[in-house]
Amino acid sequence: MIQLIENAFEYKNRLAIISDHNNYTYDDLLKRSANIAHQLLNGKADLEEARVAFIVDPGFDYTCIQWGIWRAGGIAVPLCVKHPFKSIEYVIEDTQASVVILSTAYEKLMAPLDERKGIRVIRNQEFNDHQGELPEIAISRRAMILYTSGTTGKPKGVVTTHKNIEKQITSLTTSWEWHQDDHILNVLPLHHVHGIINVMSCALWSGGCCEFLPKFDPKKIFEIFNRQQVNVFMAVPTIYFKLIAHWNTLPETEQNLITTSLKKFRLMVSGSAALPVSVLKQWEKISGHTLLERYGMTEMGMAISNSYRNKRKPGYIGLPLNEVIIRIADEQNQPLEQGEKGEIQVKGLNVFKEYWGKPKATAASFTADGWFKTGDIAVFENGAYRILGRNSVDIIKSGGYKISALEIEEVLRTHTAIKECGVVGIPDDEWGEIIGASLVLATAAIDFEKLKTWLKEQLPAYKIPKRFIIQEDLPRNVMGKVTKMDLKKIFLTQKNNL
Ligand code: MLC
Ligand code: AMP
Repeated sequence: MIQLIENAFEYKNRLAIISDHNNYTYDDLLKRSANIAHQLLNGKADLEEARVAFIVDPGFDYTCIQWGIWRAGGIAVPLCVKHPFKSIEYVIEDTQASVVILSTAYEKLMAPLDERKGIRVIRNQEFNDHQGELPEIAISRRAMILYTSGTTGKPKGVVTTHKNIEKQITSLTTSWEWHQDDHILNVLPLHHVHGIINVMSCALWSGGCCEFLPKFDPKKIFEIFNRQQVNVFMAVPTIYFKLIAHWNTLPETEQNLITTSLKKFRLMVSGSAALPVSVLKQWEKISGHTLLERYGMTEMGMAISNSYRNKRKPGYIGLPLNEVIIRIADEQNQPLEQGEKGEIQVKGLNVFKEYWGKPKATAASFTADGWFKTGDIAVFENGAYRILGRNSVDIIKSGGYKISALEIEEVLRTHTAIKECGVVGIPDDEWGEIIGASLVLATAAIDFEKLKTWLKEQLPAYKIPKRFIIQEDLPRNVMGKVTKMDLKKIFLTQKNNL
């Protein structure tokens, strides 16, 4: 029994979703997701964990499709709406999805799929009324696959069960005191846990309302806030940075109106990347709220959080959430004392089942005694955890997205003008990190504008390097023995924006 969906029967007439200026109740959600489930089943009794990929903007249809897949016994594979076809194709092939659902907006992008044999392509508008029995779903079954970058080139599919998802939701609904009068605005993409679990699923679990704004837009966000219905908001630090920048451009009367609206909120959360204390302080001035910073990961949902009721500690991520067990361990996976730096390791029913089709990678990400190895380095001090960084220089966080330097290097190396390359994250106030690439050329010169256009066909915008350096242009003293740490420093001191 999928509790998230069972709960909805209790809230039938309540407002569940606002999207595209329409209001939808829980009953609407239940009816449409049942229709979708029946059509997906196509006469079968149960999809038996078949992978159903879908590319649909955040909104009512997205939620109905996710629930429809679950109610039919399938595994939901949400695709990133901003990815080029190549990245989407990788996910479809890696999951061996047998069905792909798409909305009209993505017809053109997904056109090459129509030629594939064995994949059933369903247009969102093709779903209509269907009746009948739906299968009983055990919560130990696989529910979702989300793609995340790691230290091994291409992204890996993180598989969570219904039980994992339920735990990830309830640890937040209890800790942050979600209730049915909550109304949240979702501005996040829906192929990652932040938007899917923390925002959408927590609201729907609680009988609250989730309003969608599919494209991030500071002006529209403040307009919605000024209606004074939204009372909960969650975003990555880059979004708070952008909201602050926009607020600073507004006339005083508008600024005051926004501040009045924000002060009425119940909760405002930041996560997915380190929240700079400067951003926390500026937002505090604008909104009257000390942002609640929490820490999580695709593989486990949220794990550590500042307190909802008590004082929040700027620069710290807080304490373990309900039923999540945390330890700090050394490189030999031995637990460390308070105050010692080490890797965050996690246990709990919130932790994922496996990387899709990668038993070796799954085994390598757990210790022999079952602790999940996050790769994040932290310390417990002054009564809370503080993140210090990552144990791999090849993991970059930009705009809240996790990016593998190795994946970008692999793509760059396939370009005819590039012989060798090194990709690093460069600290940046707005994005957390931006991507820098150092190139050894196979030709005399390279046209960077053409290179960027070429990259856009291979990678989403947030994975495209914003700065380049040609290895021959590096200072002579580091040439030949340049490490990634050197490169980071060189990028920081050289302003070679293109
Ligand atoms: C986009 N741009 C970037 C960039 N991303 N530039 C540098 N670094 C980046 N990372 C540039 C584009 O090239 C483009 O430039 C311009 O910004 C607009 O692009 P866009 O794609 O339209 O950007 P925008 O919509 O403004 O996106 C910014 C954002 C987005 C912050 C809203 O990055 C976002 O939604 N981030 C959230 C990701 C998220 O949900 N992460 C959670 C993962 S789960 P030009 O020149 O072409 O105009 C997780 C676990 C946990 O981490 O703990 O939660
Ligand atoms: P993802 O794989 O996209 O789910 O990203 C998870 C990673 O985001 C974690 O492993 C951390 O490195 C980072 N992260 C999430 N929340 C925070 C936070 N509050 N502070 C610092 N890093 C964070």
